Amino acid sequence: MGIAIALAGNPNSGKTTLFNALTGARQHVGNYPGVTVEKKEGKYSDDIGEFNIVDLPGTYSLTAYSMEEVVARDYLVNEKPAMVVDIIDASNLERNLYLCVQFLEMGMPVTIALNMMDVANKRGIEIDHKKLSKLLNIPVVPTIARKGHGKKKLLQAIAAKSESNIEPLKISYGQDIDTALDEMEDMIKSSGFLTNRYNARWTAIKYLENDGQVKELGSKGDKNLDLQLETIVEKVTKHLAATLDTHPEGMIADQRYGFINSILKQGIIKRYHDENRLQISDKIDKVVTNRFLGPIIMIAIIMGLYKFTFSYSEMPVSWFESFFGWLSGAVDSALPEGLLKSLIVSGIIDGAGGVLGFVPLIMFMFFGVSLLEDSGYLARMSFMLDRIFRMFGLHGSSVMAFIISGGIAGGCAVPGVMATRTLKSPKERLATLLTVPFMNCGAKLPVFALLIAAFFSENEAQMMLVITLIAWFGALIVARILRSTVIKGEATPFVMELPPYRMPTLKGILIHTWERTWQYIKKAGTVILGVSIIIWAMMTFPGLDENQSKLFEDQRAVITSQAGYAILSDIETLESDQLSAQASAVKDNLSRVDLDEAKAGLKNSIAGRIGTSLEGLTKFAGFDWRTNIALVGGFAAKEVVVSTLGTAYSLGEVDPEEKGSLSERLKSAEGWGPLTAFSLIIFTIFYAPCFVTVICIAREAGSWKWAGFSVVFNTVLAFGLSVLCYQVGSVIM
Ligand code: BGO
Repeated sequence: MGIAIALAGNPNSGKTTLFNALTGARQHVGNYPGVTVEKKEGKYSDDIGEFNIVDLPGTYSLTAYSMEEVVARDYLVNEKPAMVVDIIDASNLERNLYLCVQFLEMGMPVTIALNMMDVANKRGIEIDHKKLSKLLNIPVVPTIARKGHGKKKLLQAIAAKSESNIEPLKISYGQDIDTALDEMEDMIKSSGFLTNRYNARWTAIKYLENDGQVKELGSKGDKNLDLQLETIVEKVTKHLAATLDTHPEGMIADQRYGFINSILKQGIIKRYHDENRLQISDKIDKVVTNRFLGPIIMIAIIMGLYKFTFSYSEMPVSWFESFFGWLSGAVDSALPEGLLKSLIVSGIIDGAGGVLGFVPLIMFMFFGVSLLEDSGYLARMSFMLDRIFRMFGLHGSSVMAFIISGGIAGGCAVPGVMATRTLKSPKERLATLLTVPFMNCGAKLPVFALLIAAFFSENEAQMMLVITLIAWFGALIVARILRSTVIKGEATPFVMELPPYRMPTLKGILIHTWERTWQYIKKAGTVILGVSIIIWAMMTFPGLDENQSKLFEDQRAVITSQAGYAILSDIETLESDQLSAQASAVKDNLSRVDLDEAKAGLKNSIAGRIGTSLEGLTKFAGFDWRTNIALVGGFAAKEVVVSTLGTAYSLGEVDPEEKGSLSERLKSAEGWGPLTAFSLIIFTIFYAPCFVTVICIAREAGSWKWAGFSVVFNTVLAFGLSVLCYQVGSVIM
């Protein structure tokens, strides 16, 4: 029968020359069925084996824009050749690899014939073809088709590889398109649309690329599916136009070139003078990703982001705090004493309101992160961090998942865990998805912001940088430990998308900022509000029983009757200012009893009992029972730590006029200081992911075992580190 191979490539890459060199006289020319495109077939046989060779029409892409592209693509999916030999002009590697990437995305078995090596060498271009082969994970054989050089090696490589099963290449096209693709892929899979021809993700990509052929098949098939797919395409098209002033096809092409660019940047080409639109990006990259300057610039940019966030958000945050302070005071005086007032003031306003108070800070942080992302700088960070990541058993593609999870600040571990799908090695993927929850997600930010404002207000940006470095360092160490123990395995080479720099538009950044901020507000208004109310109930019930309440009633009665007796007996001799001093002393004494009663009620509540029962252990980390309640609430969502502290310190207080902001209350609260705050920061960085992330980990890791592992392991680790910090700190300070 012989091995069926198809020669493909850009026009003028030397396909016909190679075809002639291989087949000699044993060829015949016809047409592809139904079209006027010429089809050349031929045979080759020797001791390596027998090969049936088809010369496909030359194309630049595999999207059905031209007849040649449709013919080439149809041949590949209908005839399923054992190998596609992609003839690449070595002197124009970047442009030629664009087609190759599309074959790989389609899931075709590919061998590269790196042709025109003589031309490349003459131009002073040297190519490390072995490294290229390793990075793309396909055979790459240098050839000079005109002289017949390399053809034997090429056929040997094909014969050795033609049996293997191919996993389609998965490129990340940026968060907007990736999310749309995931959704479309699921729909395509479940309806079975074209699944006998293409992998579902590829069909989805073609929809986004506006591929005439696939869209026509879609419109003739399941109308409902077609409508759903078109709706998603329309939505993401509008979104990209509004935010990045681009369209899906442009974005997809950019990311594909970005993928190629990141390969070529890894020392594949010794000398490279390609005059193309990436040139400006290359020039910027020479400085920005420079081995020595790059990390300094990166730290300076992150530091600048934090400075910008904290200094510009300070005033609006204080407005929000004053507003919620005023609101809680107003409601407090308007409503009669009782459960309803307690629910609204302590549960809702001080709980969820505490989280909403950080909206301006979150907004400024998201503005900065959107700027870095839209300009293309975030991808450069991944590129630079790849080498470090590999030392810790992770992969360059892990960096993006870390950043999405809040590597700089303000992300979310849920999309971060999902972003690990672009990692090919299951072990590197598992190690990544178990460590991304250590990043500073948007939910942890208000916790850090609260504690920084209360205890480290002199050095806000520096403290935030320290927290970020601790999170990264901790995540990498844990990854190394996991990769050396429970998830042992080889590291895979790094390839990711390095798209050209863009000038971000203000409109685009504002839309991205608002989208993220809105997510935060929505979460505060739904999940956090719900959890705040539950926790308020847990902090309020069962309350004090009759006997306990009576004790406080008695104390109050004693104070008032003693005061009444004293005033009455001396009424003749007391001056009016002495009278008012006595009255205020009585008021103070009564307030103290009220405070003791509120504290006793809180301590006796369900949450209080949980917090108190844990205190025996958590005191070694500096946490009292109120902090414990907050941390238990944080298992639901990390913002709850702030809302619960808000409720706990609100329920413990009596006079709303004297309350001040939560950070002020913490500053003056007993048992609190910079060391306790730092210990709490460490615990918050490392302890169990929130429950949505845990569910996500279970789904992505394919087992609840790993989800359970992350809850237990992270919490034990967090506690150990907090105890260490607190105990060492107590000795030093
Ligand atoms: C002409 N090295 C060099 N130097 N040239 C090569 C190589 C190689 O490895 N391989 C191919 N070529 P096609 P497509 C030509 O035709 O096979 C040359 O479209 C000319 N012709 O000889 O046609 C090849 O099938 C007059 O060059 O490509 C051909 O993929 C002057 O690349 C060209 C100079 O090859 C395209 C070149 C009348």
